[in-house]
Amino acid sequence: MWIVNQTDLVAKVLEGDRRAVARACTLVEMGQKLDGLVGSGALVVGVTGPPGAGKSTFTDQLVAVIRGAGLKVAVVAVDPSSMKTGGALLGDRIRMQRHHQDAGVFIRSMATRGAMGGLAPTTLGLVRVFDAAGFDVVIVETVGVGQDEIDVARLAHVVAVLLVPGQGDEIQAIKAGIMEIADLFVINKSDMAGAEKLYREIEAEVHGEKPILKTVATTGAGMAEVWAGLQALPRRVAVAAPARFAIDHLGIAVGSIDEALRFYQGALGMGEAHRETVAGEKVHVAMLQAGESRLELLEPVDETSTIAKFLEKRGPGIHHVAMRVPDLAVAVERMKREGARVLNEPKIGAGGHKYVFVHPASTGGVLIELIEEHS
Ligand SMILES: Nc1nc2c(ncn2[C@@H]2O[C@H](COP(=O)(O)OP(=O)(O)OP(=O)(O)O)[C@@H](O)[C@H]2O)c(=O)[nH]1
Ligand SMILES: [Mg+2]
Repeated sequence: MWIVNQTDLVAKVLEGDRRAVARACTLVEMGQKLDGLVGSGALVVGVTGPPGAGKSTFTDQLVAVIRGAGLKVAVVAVDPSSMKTGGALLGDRIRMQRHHQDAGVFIRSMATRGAMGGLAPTTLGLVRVFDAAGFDVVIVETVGVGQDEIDVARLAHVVAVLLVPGQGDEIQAIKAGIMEIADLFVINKSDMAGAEKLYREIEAEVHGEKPILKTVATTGAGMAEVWAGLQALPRRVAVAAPARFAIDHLGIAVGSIDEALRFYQGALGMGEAHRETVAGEKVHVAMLQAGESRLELLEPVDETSTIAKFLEKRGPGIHHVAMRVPDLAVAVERMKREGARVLNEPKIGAGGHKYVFVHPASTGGVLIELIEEHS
């Protein structure tokens, strides 16, 4: 591996240097975090749909339309390696080869590494590189199976879902969740029989609330309308920041809440504490607002409380750190995939919030509580 100075590399990426962009992509794919990338406001377009729907052909045509408008465009083509041979990647490269001489186009094919990776972190890293390098549009192509299509909705501003006529199970797929992630439906291969039928089926689901466009990606028919449609859509907000991981609260085990409050409220002058007893956990709780997060003082109800055991073993102090995530089920699935010790299935806590705990052995020594945002 070459030695690179990250600061220099990032500076070159920000200038739009192609070699630097390629190196940055490689580093991101190896799991490295790059500091100092500043976004330039790229429109991130997700393209997803079932295998063979024509996504790569469609993306290639979309690139041509976007280039025709004088904009620079990057493509991240994601292939789940568990389902594909290397030939598919090669196929994508050949399919999009006509753009390879074009300095305004950058294409990166990436195999997801199954259990080790998952789509989101690396793809988001690549998107950030292209955004920083000044590409006006970044297209992320993923096969619409399982988690990846949901992840793409998290990192794209707008998502086009491609469906093809005559496959019979499209509407099933829509009902299984594609519906929410699609901002725009594309009936590709509309040169084939059944396009009208599929149109009516989708329309019956979306009731005019989402655009449905027809394309023939092999000829480029309908592609200009797709580009116009994508630009007209409102951008999703929670984009490019899949999770902020804000600290919701710090849990502090204390022998006596009253005594601790003499410091936090008396000596320090913090505001009112919200007090309650959580019978299930055998713990008295006092919550103190601390800016946008809180301090949670925990006092055991009796010696069988887990807090009592903690005090006995470790003494008073930080018991856990609680962070917010947008979607707990997604977070749990991902942590398990990565081998983290998640201690419980998501459950509803006292304040009505959904949470899990993660074992300190996986987190650098502190018990981590994850709480679903807005739950
Ligand atoms: N008749 C017709 N064929 C098309 C159309 N669009 C794509 N195809 C063909 O469909 C096949 C699959 O196209 P791809 O672009 O590789 O599809 P994909 O969705 O990227 O496939 P995967 O990445 O393997 O999931 C190719 O043989 C294309 O030429 C279309 O609009 N009409
Ligand atoms: Mg493809």
